[in-house]
Amino acid sequence: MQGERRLAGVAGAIAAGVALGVGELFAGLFDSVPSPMAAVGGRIIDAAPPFLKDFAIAVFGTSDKLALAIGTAVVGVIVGWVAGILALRRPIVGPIVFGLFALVGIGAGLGEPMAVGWAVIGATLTAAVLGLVVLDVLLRPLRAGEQPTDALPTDAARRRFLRMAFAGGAAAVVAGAVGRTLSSRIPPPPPLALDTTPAVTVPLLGTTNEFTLAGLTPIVVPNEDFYRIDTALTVPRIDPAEWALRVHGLVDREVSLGYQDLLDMDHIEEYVTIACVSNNVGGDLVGNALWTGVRLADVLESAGLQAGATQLVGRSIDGFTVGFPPQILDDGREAMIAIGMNGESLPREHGYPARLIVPGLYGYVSATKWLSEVELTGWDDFDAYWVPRGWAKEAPIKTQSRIDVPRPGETVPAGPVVFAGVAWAPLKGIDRVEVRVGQDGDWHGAEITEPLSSTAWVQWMATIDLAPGRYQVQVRATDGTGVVQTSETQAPRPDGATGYHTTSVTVA
Ligand SMILES: Nc1nc2c(c(=O)[nH]1)N[C@H]1C(S)=C(S)[C@@H](COP(=O)(O)O)O[C@H]1N2
Ligand SMILES: [Mo]
Repeated sequence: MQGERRLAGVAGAIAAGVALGVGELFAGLFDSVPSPMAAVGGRIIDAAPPFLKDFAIAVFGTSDKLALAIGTAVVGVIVGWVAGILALRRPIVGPIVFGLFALVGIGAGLGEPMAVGWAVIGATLTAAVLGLVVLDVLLRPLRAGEQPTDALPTDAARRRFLRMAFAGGAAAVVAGAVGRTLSSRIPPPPPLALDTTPAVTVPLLGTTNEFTLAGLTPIVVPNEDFYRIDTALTVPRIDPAEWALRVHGLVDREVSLGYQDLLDMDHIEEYVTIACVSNNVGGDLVGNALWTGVRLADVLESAGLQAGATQLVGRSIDGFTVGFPPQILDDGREAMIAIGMNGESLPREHGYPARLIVPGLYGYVSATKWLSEVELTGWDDFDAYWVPRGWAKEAPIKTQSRIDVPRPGETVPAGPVVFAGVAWAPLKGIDRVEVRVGQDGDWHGAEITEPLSSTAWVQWMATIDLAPGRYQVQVRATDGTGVVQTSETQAPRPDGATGYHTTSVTVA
């Protein structure tokens, strides 16, 4: 009896694995079918209370999404395990549990950005039915053992079970692995084909506006190294021919722009440092790139803002939203609907075909990737994605500086020691960077690069003679208005971390 229950549990787990694996396989094969694991994981992310989210990030770090997808699969397999045991005696349990799997999968899948209804339903039902068939096939020899005359499965039946269970398990793993591999292939977007020259000239990179030093973050971060923040578990793959940006709400005329329209309009090009509000002091969720796009102000002008339009909501195809007052554009900052990043089409990971870039604002209130709508509304009429999750509604980027060289805790030889890093205060610019070695040491002025623009970060470098010992190292920046970055430490939530980046170096 014990043996059968255990084997029935295995049967249920394998059947659930087959359903999950086939689901991933369909997701890999068809863009119109989202990964059920990612979709269910995504719904969990969306519904998670902030504390749980913080906990997950603290425990799993940046791999929290992978952990979530794996967790979803593990829960599915455990439910399958229990279902297998129950279904041994009560066959009706199988259809009920796999029917629930299908409902959950369809419900979550339909909410995903690229999902096509019939494809999601067809794929999910197929996966669930296959799981159910596997369950039934595996349980059959075990159910024979339930006969009173035959208290234990015969050796032959057991061997047959194990053979089939192994085949089922292998099929589940292969289907899942092939599916995941196919979905993780992100085809590069077509090259950026602009026939007009952007209206703004940007400085050429040279020795005065760029330091090159091993370990120092480059002044322009290559696309493949640029930090990424996505609430979506999978990168949307958008066909530009089917994509359009709708500008609506409190406007005089609704505007709809296709990708070709954005290519054909006048462009600006600008170095903008974007930063994530959740970046810790010294963290790397910040980067500088050359962005190419259409002036947001031009688009808003053609739509005509109405009097009550005190919030611009940027909606993504994946459901993510940002919100900021469009009136901030009156200070002359060049916000844009970006289509290019460092001279290439926006990488899919960074929002292809188009995203918002607003100098001076943290990404979560401004930088909508996979932009699908710009809606004008009232300030109090809508709260964007992160606002109800405990983050500030207004979020200008705070002045910050970071030590890249030497790496925290690195050991360097005595004598002249080179310190270097980056500092940013988008819109205000950086006037001065100072570094201090030792708890009560003096602040040494660092050399800084000639700024690429008032919205871009600078690199800083300082050489200080040091005798052997272990030292604390700190950096601070002064913005273009003469204000020194605050030494007061504050956590990222709700509107950005403050304090001096502090590391240590051992001089030997
Ligand atoms: N659609 C979408 N856009 C988004 C986000 C997101 O999760 N989804 N994250 C935002 C946040 S929090 C930041 S900091 C920036 C990061 O842009 P990047 O991933 O290109 O570096 O994008 C913003 N735009
Ligand atoms: Mo962010």
